[in-house]
Amino acid sequence: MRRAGSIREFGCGRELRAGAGGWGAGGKKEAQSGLYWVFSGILLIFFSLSYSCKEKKYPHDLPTLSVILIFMNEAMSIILRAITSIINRTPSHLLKEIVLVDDYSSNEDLKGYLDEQIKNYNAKHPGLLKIVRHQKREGLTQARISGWEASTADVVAILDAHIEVNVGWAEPILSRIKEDRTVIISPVFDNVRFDDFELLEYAVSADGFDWALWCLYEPLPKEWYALKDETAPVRSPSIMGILAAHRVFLGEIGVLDGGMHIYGGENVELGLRVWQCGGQIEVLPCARVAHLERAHKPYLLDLSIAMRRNALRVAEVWMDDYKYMIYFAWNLPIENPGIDYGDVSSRKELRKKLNCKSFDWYIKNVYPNLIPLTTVVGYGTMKNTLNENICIDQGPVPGNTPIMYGCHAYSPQVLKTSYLTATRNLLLAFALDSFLSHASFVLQGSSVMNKKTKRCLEIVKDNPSSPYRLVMQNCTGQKWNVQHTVKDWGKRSALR
Ligand SMILES: [Mn+2]
Repeated sequence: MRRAGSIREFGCGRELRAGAGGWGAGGKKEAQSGLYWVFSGILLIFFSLSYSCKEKKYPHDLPTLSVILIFMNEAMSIILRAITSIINRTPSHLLKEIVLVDDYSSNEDLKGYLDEQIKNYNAKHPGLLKIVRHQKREGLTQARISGWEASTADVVAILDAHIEVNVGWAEPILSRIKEDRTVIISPVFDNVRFDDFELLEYAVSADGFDWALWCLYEPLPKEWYALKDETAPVRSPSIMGILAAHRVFLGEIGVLDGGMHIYGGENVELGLRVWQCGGQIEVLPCARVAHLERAHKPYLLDLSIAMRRNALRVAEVWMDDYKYMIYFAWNLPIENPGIDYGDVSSRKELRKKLNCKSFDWYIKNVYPNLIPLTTVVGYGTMKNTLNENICIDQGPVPGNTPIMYGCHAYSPQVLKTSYLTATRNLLLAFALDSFLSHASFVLQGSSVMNKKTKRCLEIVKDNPSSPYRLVMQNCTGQKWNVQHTVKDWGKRSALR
């Protein structure tokens, strides 16, 4: 299972904002009772903002902003809510335009009725709203690229259409990018529950990912705490999805990888590219955007299909020898994985042209919390040649005493994709660790022996009709096979 949580479309869960200083449960209540009406009858969510963010002063003269809202079959009211919050909560002299990108919606009201709404807004705010309509479904990444292409301000904020921006969200972004055009910014995401519109405020954290490229939240670096300034930018290994950037700089480093399908992994691709090619990523604690959780995702039921494919694109272009860890995390063979991840030649050229640093540099300098998996020699399911319908399984939790079980190849029989548990369950040999701590490495088609006791991992039946049990016993010559093996993993000098 991927990490559970509220913002499931990003494969992320996260902690609510901590209780200190009147946040947490108190903040939730405040948000609930503080709902208020604004013009055009749209109910915006009332946010609280920390005292130090409210007090922070920004220059009046900041770069201009284009806000890009992408959507596909979004509810009309949700889009209007996003537009209204942006108009109300962004200083008008800084907001140059809002670019809507419709990824070929089929909902009728998103056609003529939306055009009418845009006209109404533009009557009040001349030239503020633009719309780009795809003539076929092109996916989230391409929709973001289309919005970037249509935008004209100094800075672009590329958001979903199911959001509301908070008061004061834009000034910290514009001010930071004015200081340094190479900073890509991730606002802090709060969550709005889809069924009751309750605002759940999240703690500030850095955005990371595991080897399957599912995003996860990293604790704040101690250097950040040392600053004793809760408004200070947080250095972040990656982004979660929405972002703000200097428009021209984003173009210089290749915007987004248009070869990504649907969504998933495109955020990590940007994260690696930004860091490896001379930029930086920061989360800004005072730039808060509330994201409306959705009951269902419009594109695809099983996100992992696009995610897996996109992850291979990231691996092949950006990760050098570390790319094998992506194959491992998705339980795919390194040779001929059987997945068409498309043409990556132009992205490889881009990397060369920009003279980008290695992934080894990235992991050592930007993301040391991502632990390389250098000791794996094999992965996947593990079967005994006596009966290939049963696989070693991690067994009941808690305990994790391995058992033999009908092969299904889900995570208890292969590996954990979360980095937190991956090191225990990398290889089934690791799952066996508790009673097999001196196992010889599993070699294809050989016995698995405890080097110290010279006993072997084998399967036995108590009587002819009972199921096989997993035991350590005097070796009788039973043989095991692992689904995928790795030849030189861990021996590559770059991975040491
Ligand atoms: Mn979203």
